Amino acid sequence: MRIDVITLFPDFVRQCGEVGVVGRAQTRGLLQVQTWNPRDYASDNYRTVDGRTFGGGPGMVMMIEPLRALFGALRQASDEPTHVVYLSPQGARLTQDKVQTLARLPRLALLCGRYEGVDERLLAHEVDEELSVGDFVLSGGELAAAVLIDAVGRLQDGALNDAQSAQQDSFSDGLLDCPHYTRPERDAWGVVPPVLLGGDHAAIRRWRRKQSLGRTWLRRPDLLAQCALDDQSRALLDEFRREYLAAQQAPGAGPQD
Ligand code: 4GY
Repeated sequence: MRIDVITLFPDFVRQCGEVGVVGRAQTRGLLQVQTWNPRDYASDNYRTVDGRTFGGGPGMVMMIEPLRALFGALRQASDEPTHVVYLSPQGARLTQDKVQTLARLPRLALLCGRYEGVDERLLAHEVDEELSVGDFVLSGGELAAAVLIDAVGRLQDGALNDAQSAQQDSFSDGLLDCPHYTRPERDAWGVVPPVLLGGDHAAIRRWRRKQSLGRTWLRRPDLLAQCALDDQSRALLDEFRREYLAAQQAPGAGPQD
């Protein structure tokens, strides 16, 4: 997969993709991140990319012309059609489902805004989709693009090793991840749930599923409402709920495993 990032801060975006799993995906040739700087397509001596907002008020807007020239060059350099995403708080919320869809595209372009944003006419003509990474405001689209590159990059075939790829399913089924523990078994801050030490893999799978369901119920009921739970999952969640409510009535008792 190839991702083209349109940004006034190319060094920053490139460095974001160089670490960890996604960096490895790049060195393995599974992912290619290329940056395009609108300044390189400005037509005046000052390399101007922004203009004052029509209608008045503070702040600047990214101009059409440098970006139109940039997209012309980008599309010409591409042998396949490019899906163009603009990152802004006005976009649809990014979800793991959307990440999975985007991860299958051969070509993706991410437009990073700065200042007050990009001239609306450029968006209307060059952008396929507007996405938001959350209901908060960043000072530019670069960090949101880095989020998308990371989420999409780790899904490329061969980016994760086996141990990691098994885990990734936990959000893909619409539930939150279960708790994780490592050494020591016994610590001043508590003990590891005994089931995880027993080597009964069916029991461990059941415990993890139950925890995932329970945590989603406690922390993200909105996600749970969107899940079609089978009978077994519903029974596990009921079990979690009963234990949770019982523990609340009898403080100090702790959850039973
Ligand atoms: N939230 N999700 C986000 C953002 C910054 C000015 C337009 C977000 O995706 N992007 O906050 N972006 C603004 C900065 C131009 C984008």
